[in-house]
Amino acid sequence: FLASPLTAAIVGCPFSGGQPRVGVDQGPIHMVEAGLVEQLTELGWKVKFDGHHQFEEVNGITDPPIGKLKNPRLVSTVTEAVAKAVGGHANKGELPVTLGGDHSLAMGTISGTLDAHPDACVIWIDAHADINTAESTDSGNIHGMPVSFLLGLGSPIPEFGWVKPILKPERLVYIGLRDVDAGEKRILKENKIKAFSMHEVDKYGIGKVVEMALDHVNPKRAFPIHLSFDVDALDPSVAPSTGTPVRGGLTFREGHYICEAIWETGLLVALDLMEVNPSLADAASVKQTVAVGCSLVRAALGETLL
Ligand code: NNH
Ligand code: MN
Ligand code: MN
Ligand code: MN
Repeated sequence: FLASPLTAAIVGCPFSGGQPRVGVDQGPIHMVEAGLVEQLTELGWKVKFDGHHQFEEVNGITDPPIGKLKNPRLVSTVTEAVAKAVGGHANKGELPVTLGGDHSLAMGTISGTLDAHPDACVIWIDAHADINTAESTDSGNIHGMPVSFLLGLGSPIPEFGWVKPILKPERLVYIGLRDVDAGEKRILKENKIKAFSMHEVDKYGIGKVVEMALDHVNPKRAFPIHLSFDVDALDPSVAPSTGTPVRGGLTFREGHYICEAIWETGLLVALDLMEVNPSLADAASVKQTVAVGCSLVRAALGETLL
């Protein structure tokens, strides 16, 4: 699915409007400053990076809540721009690497991927399911909802009219869950969505879990893969600088194993690395989290296997 020479397009998204904590918008800036572009070049990739997105589209927007949804127009406008950017790169056979920023951005990245690769499947690595609807959400934070928009669940919101419900429940699988809201559990069940929580990671080991996840979502290993990685899937001891850390997460190796195994399929067409927040925790923790973020991206782009 990728053109040669292998080209990665870094889509830097300094955006925090899908959740309340400032600082997550600095995540992509820190990852690029830590040398991600050079690191991927070193791996043999041609790397395109023309600066972080500025999202001028949102200037002057007034954005009162819609129902419980916070910053709805802001999130919709930004994610639509991200969809166009990611879709543009993917349609050229480049591999978009989107750096967040909060996970509401995945509404855009996955829309962009599916525009270029309509039969792509999504592997969502997260402590959370991010599948609340406008009705089920307690927080009103849209970073907890992108998946429901992509699936077309919940009542339609005119302000998000650009989001096409193009993801099918059987093309989605989760790994790493451990903090899922009651309403989300119901939604996962009703839509028969496959999820491997930390319980299954403990029970079967990460190797078997990734194999089972791929068997479910990509049985013939024929569909392109979009990997959406929320850094809070990792244990807080590994990735402390994130907005909603949840204990009992993936180890450093488990996180990297997932990325390596997806790369090994030869089917990866898009990657998100989300929720790195350099304003949370002490300087050493920030450095560690940013380094882990870069290292996950390198692993997904074949560091150990190229
Ligand atoms: N489920 C909660 C919500 O909807 C938390 C979501 N927080 C995340 N998701 N960090 O990855 O608000
Ligand atoms: Mn670009
Ligand atoms: Mn998330
Ligand atoms: Mn999360």
